[in-house]
Amino acid sequence: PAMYRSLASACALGVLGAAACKLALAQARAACLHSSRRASLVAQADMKVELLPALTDNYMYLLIDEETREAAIVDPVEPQKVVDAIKKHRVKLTTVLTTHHHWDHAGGNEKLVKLVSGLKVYGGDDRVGALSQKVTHYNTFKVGSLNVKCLFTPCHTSGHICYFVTKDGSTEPPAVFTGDTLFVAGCGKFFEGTADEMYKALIDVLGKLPPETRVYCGHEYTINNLKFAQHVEPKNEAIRKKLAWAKEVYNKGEPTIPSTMAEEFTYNPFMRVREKAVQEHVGKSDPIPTMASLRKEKDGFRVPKD
Ligand SMILES: N[C@@H](CCC(=O)N[C@@H](CS)C(=O)NCC(=O)O)C(=O)O
Ligand SMILES: [Zn+2]
Ligand SMILES: [Zn+2]
Repeated sequence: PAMYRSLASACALGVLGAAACKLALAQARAACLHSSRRASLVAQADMKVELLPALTDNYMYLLIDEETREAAIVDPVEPQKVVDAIKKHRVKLTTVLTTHHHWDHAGGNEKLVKLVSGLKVYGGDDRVGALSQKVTHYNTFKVGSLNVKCLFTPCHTSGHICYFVTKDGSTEPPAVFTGDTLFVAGCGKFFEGTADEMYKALIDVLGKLPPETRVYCGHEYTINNLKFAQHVEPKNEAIRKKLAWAKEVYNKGEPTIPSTMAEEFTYNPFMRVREKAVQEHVGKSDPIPTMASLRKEKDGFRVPKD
């Protein structure tokens, strides 16, 4: 921030040429935003979710059961940040929830189990580091008083699991941790699966969760995803509004997460493959070929600068 301000004043004084100035400012601003992705908290009476930015655009999530102060961590790729967060909140970390085996999600597991003793490490794939509890569709367990239900959503990887979290008797919204299956306004690449599997994951599994469910995904990809969504459906008002909102929030260094399942159906093209407008964009008339075409198009999509 300090160096950004001094650059800005050099610009104002006309010390730098106009073009050099514009470029330097843009670079400083990007560096600034990158280093200032801050932790942020979604607090309910039943559970807290702390968003912990990691690497360039990943999120780890600290899930706290308010009744017992027991906690779980989702995809702890940067273990030291996790240790700092559990000290700050004075919680007992008992559980690691791994969405899939990719390095940017599971790459911190081995180190974390050395730093914190007695951890149970959940995941749906033998390639997950330090795995101790292998799970599959509809397996359930507890983190303190919170209920966790595993949702098997293969496609991005063949062992991908999403974790759905509820509290008995609560009137507050549940949470779902979606890794690289569902992003805000997008979905993961089909590295080990098919369009049919992603359709099942997004529409038949995640799409049937309560509409108010808060969606906590693995990456901050929201702006780029919405630019693609706008290319698919230029007349969609929900996309236009969410993109304007996301730019504002991102420029303040704040996360665009969580969304809700209900919202995703309004602006996420991969959740909207049954809509005529989306099918017409790719020239198909069925949801699954539409899913396949959309993913192919996004893989080669060059995001417009603005
Ligand atoms: N397009 C990604 C490139 C990185 C990438 O491939 N990410 C994986 C998850 S680690 C993915 O599934 N991305 C979905 C997408 O690009 O639509 C970005 O915006 O930075
Ligand atoms: Zn991945
Ligand atoms: Zn990833």
